[in-house]
Amino acid sequence: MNDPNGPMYYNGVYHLFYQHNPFGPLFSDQMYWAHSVSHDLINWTPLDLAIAPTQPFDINSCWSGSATILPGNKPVILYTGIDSQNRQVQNLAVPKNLSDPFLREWVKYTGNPVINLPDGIQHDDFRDPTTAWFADDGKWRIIVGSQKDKTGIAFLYQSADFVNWTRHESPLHEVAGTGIWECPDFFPVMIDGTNGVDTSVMSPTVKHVLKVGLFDYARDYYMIGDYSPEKENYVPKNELTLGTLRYDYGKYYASKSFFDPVKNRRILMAWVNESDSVADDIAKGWSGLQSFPRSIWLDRNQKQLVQWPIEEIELLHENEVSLQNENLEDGSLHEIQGITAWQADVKISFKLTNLEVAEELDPSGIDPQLICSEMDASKKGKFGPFGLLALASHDLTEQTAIFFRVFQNNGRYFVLMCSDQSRSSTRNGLDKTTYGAFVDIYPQQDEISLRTLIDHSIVESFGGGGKTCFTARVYPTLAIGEEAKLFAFNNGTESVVISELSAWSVKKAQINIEETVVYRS
Ligand code: DQQ
Repeated sequence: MNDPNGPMYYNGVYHLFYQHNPFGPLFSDQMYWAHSVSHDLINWTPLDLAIAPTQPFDINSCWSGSATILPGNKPVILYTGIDSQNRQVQNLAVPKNLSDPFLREWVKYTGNPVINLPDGIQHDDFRDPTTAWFADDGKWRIIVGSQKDKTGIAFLYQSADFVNWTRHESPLHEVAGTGIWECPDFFPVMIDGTNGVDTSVMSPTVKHVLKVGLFDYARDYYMIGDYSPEKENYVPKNELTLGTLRYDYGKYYASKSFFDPVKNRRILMAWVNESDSVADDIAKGWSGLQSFPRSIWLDRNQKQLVQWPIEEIELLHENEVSLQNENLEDGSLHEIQGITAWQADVKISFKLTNLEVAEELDPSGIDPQLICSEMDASKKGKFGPFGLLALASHDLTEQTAIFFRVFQNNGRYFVLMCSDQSRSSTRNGLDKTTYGAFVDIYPQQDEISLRTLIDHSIVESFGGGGKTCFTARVYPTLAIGEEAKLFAFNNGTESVVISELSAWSVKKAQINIEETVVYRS
């Protein structure tokens, strides 16, 4: 599997479609939309393939797209088809039978494609329509990802009936030098609070997020700004540059969000690719997975988004262990026992005192990922490295270290967060890139918190309450099953205090069991 497609909530059921090759473990030149449904976003029932490449307008693949729920409670899907001449075009599909609670069958509009490749755009540079939003002028809008001469483009289309689409004279946004924009996402976030809102909400109480996937880097970047449907313009406060805002500074791509009216939240999911080889994918018979769903909202400072695992994870929690006020001196290792360390949810926060002795570092112009790989978990500092060792073998030969370092510069303190995969496996030939980013918190007043979800080969970490996130894929050979251990550690010369720690075993979700979902009206 790769990209999540068309996530939505409809009549009591969450739907997730995703890019899928039903005939093998690798991406292929015949991609389909697979389909799963859930009542809780945790346990999933796989259904039949929803959209297959069968028609001249999609015969060479059914690529990514999005769902929109039209007035009268009618869901529709827009997706990219690769047509018989290998052009990327945008197609419409609707459920065959709205009274089927799972919307198992989808019918393609016979007039497809509804949007053709624009003049002057290369045949393979036009894809991934978003969920539509509706404005006061009675017209729907979508954007479609593209590029021209390396300028990444979000083309804007309008339609009154969802079938006839007209391209607006100027794109919603474009940025030179960024290459093709894949899987764009455009949605409002409340200025105040953590609730999400429907994609069509326009009001002074929201800002708009434009997220784009940069194919050349396989990274999702976002901007926060102001959108006016009357002027049809979007003015981001932060411009897209490679050093700026990402949902996740690890492996996390082609993400898509949707509004969940049940809990008034916006939920984000993404494709998390493998870090092993194609030969490994073939040997294991699969590749790619979906991230654990996150709630997403605007930070109080309006400068970034915050993400947090959806609360339904609690359905899988068992065996809570906890700890308060534990001092971690230089070189301390504290084993977190009593939980399944290979499938766990851990929350930990650290309190620091004597910050004035923190090391000096000028953060301007430096690449945090580079500092994290040069100063890995084994390099002693003053404040840090301290954090967690996940999926660790008993002798620590294997460990995935998620940790912090605190520096100062001209009386200002700043926090670096790292996810160090360099010792995650004794195996060679894996991508063990170390990830790094700053966390926008004030260590004089805020505790430094980390939450990490560990599940066999994926480690998802949320620093500073979800301000900085990393997703890593790791393939331990020793730290597997009962042999896997979890530690809190401090390898800095200054002591840090674990003010609070809670950890849970996480039970297995049901994701591959047919017909576990019973329709509840
Ligand atoms: N994956 C899809 C495309 C999209 C890319 C094809 C992003 O639609 O641009 O599987 O991973």
